[in-house]
Amino acid sequence: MVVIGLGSAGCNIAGAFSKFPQYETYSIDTHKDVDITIKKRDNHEEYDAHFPSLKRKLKHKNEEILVAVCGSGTVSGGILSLLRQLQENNVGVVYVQPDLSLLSETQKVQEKIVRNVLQEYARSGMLDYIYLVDNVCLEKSIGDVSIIGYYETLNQAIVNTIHMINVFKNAQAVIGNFTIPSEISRIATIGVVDFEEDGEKENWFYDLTSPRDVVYYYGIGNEDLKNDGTLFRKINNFVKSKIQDNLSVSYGVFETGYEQKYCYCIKYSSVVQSYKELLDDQDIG
Ligand SMILES: Nc1nc2c(ncn2[C@@H]2O[C@H](COP(=O)(O)OP(=O)(O)OP(=O)(O)O)[C@@H](O)[C@H]2O)c(=O)[nH]1
Ligand SMILES: [Mg+2]
Repeated sequence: MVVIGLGSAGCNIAGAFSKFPQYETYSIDTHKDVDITIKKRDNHEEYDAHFPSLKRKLKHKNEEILVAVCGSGTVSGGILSLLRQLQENNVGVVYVQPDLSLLSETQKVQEKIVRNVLQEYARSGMLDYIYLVDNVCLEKSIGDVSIIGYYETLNQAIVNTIHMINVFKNAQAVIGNFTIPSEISRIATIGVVDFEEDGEKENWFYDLTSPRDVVYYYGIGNEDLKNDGTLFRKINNFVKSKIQDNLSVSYGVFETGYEQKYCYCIKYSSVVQSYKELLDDQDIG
């Protein structure tokens, strides 16, 4: 899989993917410290109008491509031009929603435009999917995050989760009840389930409204698969407890080489996620 990052968040996420041999990564930004340096522009519109042709650097065709971007940055104005240049591929996006309360007015506008346009692209099928991740939710799910290495910690969580979901999607489940999510649910988020003393705790990386499908990917070590007689019942109970009207729940159990149990999850919706700014508007009014 090819991972392309645009802007600082995108480049850092692409960088975090590069530790896995399965990914070919590219970083695009305006400084020299990246794989593809583009000219700095004054605003979002300028990046849209003058985004360079990257044909010679990005020659991919018929590949699985993941593009990482955060919409509040000025350079994210080039995202649609970048996506247009990748259209002969199967493209998904991981979209980072920054802490909206900390943005300038211009950044807020840029963020809203990019988030909405990318979700519309996903809805129309121009993108295979969009994974929304909210830095605020991420931070909550991780717990206390120190200032040094703050984004690295957030990015690790994003990248490890996407990577494990990719691995499980391409693997054969030991047991499970996978259903294929409906075609139009291409707006998604990801998360992890922590196994705690008093039960499982779900940590989603975005507060997705109107979800239709949820999938849990369990990674279980061989020992537990063979010897833990309670595991199947526990998983079944957990999954069943998540079933609601208009929400279908499926899961798969996969064998891993680790002793520890893992559970990664993904949630799909067909509804453009924009309620957050509605709430903000109400706060102001
Ligand atoms: N999750 C995550 N978020 C990041 C990271 N780096 C930056 N961000 C968030 O992304 C937002 C946009 O990043 P910026 O550095 O402002 O912008 P940019 O994408 O480089 O675009 P420019 O404005 O053109 O420099 C920041 O406000 C942060 O909230 C990162 O490594 N991981
Ligand atoms: Mg920047």
